[in-house]
Amino acid sequence: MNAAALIERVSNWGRFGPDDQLGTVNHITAAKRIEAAGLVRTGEVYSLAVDFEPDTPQFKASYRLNPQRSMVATGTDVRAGRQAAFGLAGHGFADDMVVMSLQAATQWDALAHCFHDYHMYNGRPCELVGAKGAAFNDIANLRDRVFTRGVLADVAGYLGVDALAADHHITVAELEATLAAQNVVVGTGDALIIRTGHLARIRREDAWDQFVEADEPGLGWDALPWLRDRDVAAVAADNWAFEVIPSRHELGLPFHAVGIVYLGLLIGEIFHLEDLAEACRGDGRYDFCFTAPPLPFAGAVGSPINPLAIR
Ligand code: UVW
Repeated sequence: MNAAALIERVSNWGRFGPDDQLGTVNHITAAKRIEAAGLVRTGEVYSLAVDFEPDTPQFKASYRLNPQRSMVATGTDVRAGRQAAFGLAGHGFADDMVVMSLQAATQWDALAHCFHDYHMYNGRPCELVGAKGAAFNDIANLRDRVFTRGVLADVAGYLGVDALAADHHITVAELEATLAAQNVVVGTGDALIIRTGHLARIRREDAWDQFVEADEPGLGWDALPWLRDRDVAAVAADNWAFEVIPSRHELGLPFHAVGIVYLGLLIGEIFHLEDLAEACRGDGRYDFCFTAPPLPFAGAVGSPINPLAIR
């Protein structure tokens, strides 16, 4: 399917009204949130975030800055008498600050993150994202929205490998076979989370130079109509850009150019999935309560997150 046909097939522009800034997250209804809460059985919680640290996952050459956190007040200051809060010796505070690209680590892409044909989601012109940030489709729109049923598709596990090959294109057939083997279905409003094993391999091999803007396994463009037909609310994976690179499509990053821009799809990247996958394998239950609110930075085109799978 060429780009024009794919856009025509999956576009949600206008579907939720001309002023909509939520896209596929509209499919997370109150009933869906109640369903998600009902999936909590044992109370175990899995964080799907990588550690936010100064040297990874972005590689040196990346234009994205890993979290650089510094202390601006410490206990050593208190000990040295440089701080005496409210005049009381031995009493004081520790504070810190961080500088980072919002896209550096585990994150959501806002619907203002990507443009195609000079437009972003819901037909808004690209100039609405300027020096002060996004006047439309910013990530803060989702501050109270991302709480739903999560489904893990452990494609690497299904195919019996630790990690898929670096350019492995996950087809719809492979996705469906994985879900069938796991005895789970994906439906309206779900967050579909794909495990490729890629991030774990990069970490194991300390191969961060192969992580950013490099070949990676991921879902192929042919899954976009599949997601549209099921009204999936969000997708995420344990790789850099969510989607397979190279794309084997005329568009280099079709999930970005068509998924974000036309479908209005919420895409999560750099998810840590190893612990969750092990738990799901352990009891054969691949759906869970999933929550991952973005930080409500006004005008931001993405947000760091600490997604939680609650079983
Ligand atoms: C790009 O912006 C190209 O990638 P990502 O969405 O992975 O941050």
